[in-house]
Amino acid sequence: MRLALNSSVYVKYPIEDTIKFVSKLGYDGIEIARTHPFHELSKRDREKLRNMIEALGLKVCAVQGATPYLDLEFAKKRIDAAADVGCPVVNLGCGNLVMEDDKREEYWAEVLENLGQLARYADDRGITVAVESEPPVMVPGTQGHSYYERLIGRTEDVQRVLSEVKAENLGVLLDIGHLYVMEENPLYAIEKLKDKIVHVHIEGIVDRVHCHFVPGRGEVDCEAVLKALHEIEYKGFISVELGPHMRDPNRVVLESIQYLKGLLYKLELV
Ligand SMILES: [Mn+2]
Repeated sequence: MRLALNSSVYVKYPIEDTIKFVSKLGYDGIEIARTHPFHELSKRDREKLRNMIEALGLKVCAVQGATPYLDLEFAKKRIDAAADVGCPVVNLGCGNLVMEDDKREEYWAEVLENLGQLARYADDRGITVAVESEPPVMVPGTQGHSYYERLIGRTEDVQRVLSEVKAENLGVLLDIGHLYVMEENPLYAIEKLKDKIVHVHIEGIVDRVHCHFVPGRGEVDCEAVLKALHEIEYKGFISVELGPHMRDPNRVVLESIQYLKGLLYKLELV
C-alpha cells in the first residue's frame, strides 16, 4: 500500500520545494491541492515539473480539480495539467453548498450534468475523475454563523452520483475523516463503494470536528481502515491530508508517515 501527501499543508511553499520535502520525508506520491496552481504553468514548465517528480521516484497520484465547488473552467484546466504530469485521478469535490433546501434537486440536476460533461472531457485525456463527500461548512454572516450542507455530504450522495452519471471513468475519493465527522462507519462505506474507490484521504479527527489532525490522533481507527482497504484489494494511494499547518509542516508530515508506516509494517502490508 502506497502513501502520499496532499500538498495543502505546504501552502506557504512553492510546488518545487513541496515535492522535495515529500520525497525526503519518505512518501511515494504527491497529491497536488488547489494551494498549488500548477495549471497556470506553461506546457514546458509542466514537463520540467514532471521530470523533476519522476527523477525523485515520486508519482503524482491525484490533483484537486474543485475550488472546492465545481467550476467547469477551473476543473478543465486542472484535468489538462494533471494529464501533463502523468497523474491518473482528478478530484471534482462535493458539488455546491446547499444554500436553500428547496433548491436541492435543482442543484443536483446541474451538478450531475456538469460531472457527466467533465467525465467525458477527462476520459479523452485518459483521466479518472472522482467525487468526495464533505461535511457541512460554517459560513460567517452579519447575524452570526450558519452551517450549510454540501450537496455530496454522505456516502448515499456519492452512490447517487455513481448511479446517475453513467461514466466508466468516474469514481470515489473516500475521505476517511469526513466519514467520522458525519458519524458514518468507514468500514461499511469501504465495503459499499469497493472497486469504485480510486483515491483515499486519511487524517486524524478529534470529537467529530472537521479539522484535519495527524493520523493517529483522535478517534479514526487507521489500522482497521488500512486492513479493510487491503481486503477489498484497493490498489491506489492513501493520501495524508493535513490542511494548512502553517508553523511547521515538516514535523506533522513526518509524524504522519511514521505512524502509518508503523501500522503497515504491523499488518505486513509494506
Ligand atoms: Mn479530503
